[in-house]
Amino acid sequence: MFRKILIANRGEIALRILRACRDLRIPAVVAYSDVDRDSLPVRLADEAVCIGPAPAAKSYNNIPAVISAAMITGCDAVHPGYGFLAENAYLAEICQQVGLTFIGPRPEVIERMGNKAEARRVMREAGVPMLPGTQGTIATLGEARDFARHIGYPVVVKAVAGGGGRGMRVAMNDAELVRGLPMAQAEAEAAFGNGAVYMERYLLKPRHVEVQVLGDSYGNIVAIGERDCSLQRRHQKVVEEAPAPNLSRKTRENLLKMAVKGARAAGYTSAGTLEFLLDAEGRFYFMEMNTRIQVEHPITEETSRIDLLAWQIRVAAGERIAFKEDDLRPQGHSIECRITAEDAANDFMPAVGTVETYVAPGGPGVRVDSHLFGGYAIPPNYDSLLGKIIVWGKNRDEAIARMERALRETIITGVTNTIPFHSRIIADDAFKRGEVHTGFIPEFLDRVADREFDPPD
Ligand code: MV4
Repeated sequence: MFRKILIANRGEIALRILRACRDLRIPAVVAYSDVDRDSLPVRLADEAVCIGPAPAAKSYNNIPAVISAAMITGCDAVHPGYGFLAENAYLAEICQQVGLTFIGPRPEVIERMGNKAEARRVMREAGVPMLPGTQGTIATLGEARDFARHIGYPVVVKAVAGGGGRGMRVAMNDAELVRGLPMAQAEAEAAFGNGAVYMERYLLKPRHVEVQVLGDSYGNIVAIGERDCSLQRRHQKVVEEAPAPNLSRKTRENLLKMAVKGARAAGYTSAGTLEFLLDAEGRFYFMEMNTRIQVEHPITEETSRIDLLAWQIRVAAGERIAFKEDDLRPQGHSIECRITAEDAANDFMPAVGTVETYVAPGGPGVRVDSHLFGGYAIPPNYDSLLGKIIVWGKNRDEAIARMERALRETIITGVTNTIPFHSRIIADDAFKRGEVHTGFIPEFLDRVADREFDPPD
């Protein structure tokens, strides 16, 4: 096992990694930027080391700073969390070169899955279901039009270096493709320094269902269940749940089987996620693979009783996966609400300020992963996630009741946040029926009046 781990992240995930280190009895060092000096993970860590000023480019995304922080504190492993350098193949490569273990898959696997056209090729060759699409990148407009006519509209142009919806353009017809293709290429070039794009048939209002996988260094790969993450706003997840509601046993089994097949083809050796789109008929298609631990991992932990963070660390240290997929019948139902510092009544304008009072919810089946405390000044430099409320119930109905209770109990004053917005979603009849799809949040926002997101007195 590792001697000491550098946590190269901040906020709730830095705290989550620290908790896993404590459970495994591994000392941990938290790397922090100037503005995070007084944060909860820094206060609770065994050691902490400043890696630079507030802008992420100079601290959390600064590879030399992260590597030297690990070396001078005597760490032998680096946990990147999510975001920042979590899917940076160079960091994984340099770690290898200086004798540090990067807690994640091998650099070439990060690289391969980071190229979305290459990832598609790997998955197609492995026999994972996929929407009709271009083999590799699009060279010319003529090629794109021929292809679109062949598979039929609508189509979507996506950035090879993209993911998470950035650099994506939908075309309903030939004219839109003629206009959209150069726009997608220019956007991809500007955002990623790589203008390469590929194309596939576009599904209207699909569901987003993803599968958690774990691989070790001995060729063992298990699927630890799926999550429905369809409730998103501008490609940001808002509510996630496990298992995915209204999914037949047969579809679920097939989905998990294909995820293992895909992860095996990718040479996967860590915790990772394969994202799929699910159409109204229950057919699923590979979308992309994330080579990191994800924000929504707790709902899988709650339904599988597997500590994903601990296992991600254990397999990185060379341990074998000690459970079989057949022993992993998911228990009950889990839901997560991502609470952010945003004003839902004002087009989700980012909120700033200092947390005045913070009272976390509790009781049976409630878990809170958050770095908040009363007096915490939220730095404006990073994402707006304040924390996650996670509930578990013996079935979906009990999980929903517990989430309603948890949201009602939570007190966060001083900073506008999305608790009232989440309360309205959880109370929504369509949500209660499990009628979730990627158009849900936009339709919900059209349906309800903004004032309904005001906090109760
Ligand atoms: C799609 C799609 C429909 N058809 N691809 C958005 C994020 C990026 N990972 C891919 N995305 C989509 N790709 C095809 N061929 C619809 C989306 C999409 C979406 C996907 C998941 C969750 C929310 C979404 C919201 C809008 C569009």
